[in-house]
Amino acid sequence: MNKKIQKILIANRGEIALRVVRACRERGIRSVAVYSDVDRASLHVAHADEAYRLGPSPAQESYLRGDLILEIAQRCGADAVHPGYGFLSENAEFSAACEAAGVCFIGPSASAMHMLGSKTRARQTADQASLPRVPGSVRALESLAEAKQVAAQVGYPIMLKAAAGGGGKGMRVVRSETVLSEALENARSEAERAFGSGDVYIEKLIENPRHIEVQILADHHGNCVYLGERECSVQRRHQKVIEEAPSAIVDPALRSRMGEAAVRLAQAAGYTNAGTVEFLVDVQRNFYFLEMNTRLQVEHPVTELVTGLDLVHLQIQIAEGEPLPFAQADIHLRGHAIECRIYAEDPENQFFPSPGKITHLVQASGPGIREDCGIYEGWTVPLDYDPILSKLIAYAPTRAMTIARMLRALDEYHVGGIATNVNLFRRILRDEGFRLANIDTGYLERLLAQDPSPSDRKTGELDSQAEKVAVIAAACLKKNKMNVRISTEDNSNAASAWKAAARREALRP
Ligand code: MV4
Repeated sequence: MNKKIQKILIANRGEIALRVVRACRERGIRSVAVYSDVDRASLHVAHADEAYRLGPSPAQESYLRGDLILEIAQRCGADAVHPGYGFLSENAEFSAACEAAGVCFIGPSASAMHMLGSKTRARQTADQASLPRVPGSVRALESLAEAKQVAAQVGYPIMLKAAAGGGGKGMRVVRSETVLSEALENARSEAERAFGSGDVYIEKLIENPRHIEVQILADHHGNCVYLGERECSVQRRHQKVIEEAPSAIVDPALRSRMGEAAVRLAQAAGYTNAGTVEFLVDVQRNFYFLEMNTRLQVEHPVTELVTGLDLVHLQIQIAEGEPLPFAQADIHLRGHAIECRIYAEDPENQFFPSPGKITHLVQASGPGIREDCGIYEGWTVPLDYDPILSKLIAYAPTRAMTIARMLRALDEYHVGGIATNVNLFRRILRDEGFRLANIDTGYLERLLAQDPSPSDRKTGELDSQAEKVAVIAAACLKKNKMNVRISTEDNSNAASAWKAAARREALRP
């Protein structure tokens, strides 16, 4: 087990693949990218030491081809596979196949994944580890009669959930017994269609919860620590939009109770690697185990910034059989971090995906700003995968200063050629409710249902547009001096006014 990894195949794409390539480079490990046809010119491919084609663009024929990925790993002599998030990252079969082939899977064992994989099994594991969980059943319902009995016992309103579920699919709120039968049938058929299993179970409905998750790390020597929490309540249709660390409502006492619960769960499952234990937190600040994510998550950077740790380095060290280089008492949180997920989608047009060519990119930097990015100017965003372009992360001593810093970074940031949700972040970060940390899982829907405040719509946008023009102009000027050709393509899009202004500025004698 105790063996230095020499070469890692990264079974992913975009910003997370590049994130892992960078950690490999820092550790003197060779990195291997894989790509689908549409990703041949992707940033992660350019940065890796080697790159191999998987197949056509659909994920089923490329990034989900575990057999092919493992074959490439063996052929190119990679001794480990990092799955990133999504795709094969929580696939127990793939983890087992890697193990069987003698390739180290940088993640938990298949058996730990299995203990936490289905929601009902995870609830059983949570009971073994005496975690507080949402009241309800821990096994799939066998009949309507059983459903009625469990629902009456926990009390309405209840939620029907798919045992194999995720992302809110197969979920139904049921407010009274009269509609239970119909809801059960609907939830079953939706679950069957989405997951190939119609197993559903019951949970009591937690009204207006917050979604708060705890990052853990567990090694192969029985050491397990928690790295504080992330507040992930700002989401839309089960897609997270903003995450932050720490949560404004978690005090040290609650943090240690949630952290210790998360560690107990990991230990009960024989878990190794980085992992995340999700909780719902109700308005009285009771917390309930929801599920465990057995992978590195999109929002891991906010934890890295407030702990000063590098989770990808630590994943690799754990996979190499090293013991964790610190104990719980060595972990201290400092400052506040916020992440904005920049998506290629149009908030002005029902959040429709907005693939296409990135004709202009001005990135944010400066004090306290990190960007984990998977795009570059001239690249074309494909329609085939998750539309995440980049993660903008701000860090400062306090939450208020982090918000101010993020607003400043958003003003610097500009993506031209496609629609993005950048302006939505401006609106959220200026919202009184967000600034007071008055957020729950319904927060963003409520904000979007309101008309944008006059300051968001008029002066605010004009201000930030004016500022942006200045920034872009400065960037263009710099390029001119460096003798880099400025694109003169005429792309009629929302940013064209900015670009035109910027070009005029840049071409001034
Ligand atoms: C809940 C809940 C309220 N009560 N369970 C949604 C996705 C799935 N992972 C869990 N989800 C929820 N489960 C009970 N018993 C409310 C949600 C929920 C939610 C949870 C986390 C983040 C965003 C959410 C948005 C709406 C509903």
